[in-house]
Amino acid sequence: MKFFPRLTAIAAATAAVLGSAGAAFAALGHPVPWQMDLQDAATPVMADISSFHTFLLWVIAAISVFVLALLVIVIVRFNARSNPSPSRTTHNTPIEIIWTIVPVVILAVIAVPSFRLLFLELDVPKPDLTIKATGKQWFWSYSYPDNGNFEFDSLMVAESDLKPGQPRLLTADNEMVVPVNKVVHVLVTGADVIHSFTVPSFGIRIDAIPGRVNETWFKATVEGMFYGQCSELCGKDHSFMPIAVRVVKESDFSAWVEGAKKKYAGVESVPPNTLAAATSLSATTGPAVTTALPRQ
Ligand SMILES: [Cu+2]
Repeated sequence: MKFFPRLTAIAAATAAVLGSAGAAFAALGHPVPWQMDLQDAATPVMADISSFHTFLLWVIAAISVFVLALLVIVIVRFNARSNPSPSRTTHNTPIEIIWTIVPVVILAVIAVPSFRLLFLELDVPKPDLTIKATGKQWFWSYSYPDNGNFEFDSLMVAESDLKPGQPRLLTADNEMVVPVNKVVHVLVTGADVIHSFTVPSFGIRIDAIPGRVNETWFKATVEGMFYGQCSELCGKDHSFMPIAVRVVKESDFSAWVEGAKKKYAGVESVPPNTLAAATSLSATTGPAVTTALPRQ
């Protein structure tokens, strides 16, 4: 029988691939090659998302194994050769009650932690600071309304300009900086089209919709760099508008705020998509139109 040697070869190959990936099951703050799991959690919400995900994985695996076992039994014991005269039974009340009740119980067991998690994500606790993130084609602007109300743009750093250790497609020129262990309330909107503000290690993803302000929150419990990306298809440079968040000690945050107030004072945000708006408008209304979309 050739099946088992082949199975062993597949298992060995899988182990080799996983082994070569080293600690690639997950990482904190950024994706890694051959990642096999969610990014590690840096907030209580993401920790809950991860454990709920693991719990669901066990439920799914158990159901799949159970259904597979039933299928194997049917195939082996009730095929035409081993069971030439099949039973004509069509109804069995106890088993029909069981296969109705058991799925309901499983769904209820899933629903309770699911709703608890949903409330945790949506119910914003009393914030320590608020940041407004505006999605634009194709970068993010951040403003700090309760820390001097300065605003700055955060554009992706081109691959040729990356310093050692900076991840490709994720590094931004001006990072969003937040203090550790503080509840950060994020107001999210879009200036032109729908974008999505997403940071996997924080467990947040919320759409940035023009003309509307969405809100989310996170409380990072670890210092370091955390990366996300726009997660709504928003145009040709959709994949080039990273979200880079630096979590620092509170004293470092205060120092950064003082510097940022001066650095970004009077800096007018780049109008979104000036070039693209001009190009697309000129296609319909003639080349004279160069107006960018209005700022939010
Ligand atoms: Cu976008």
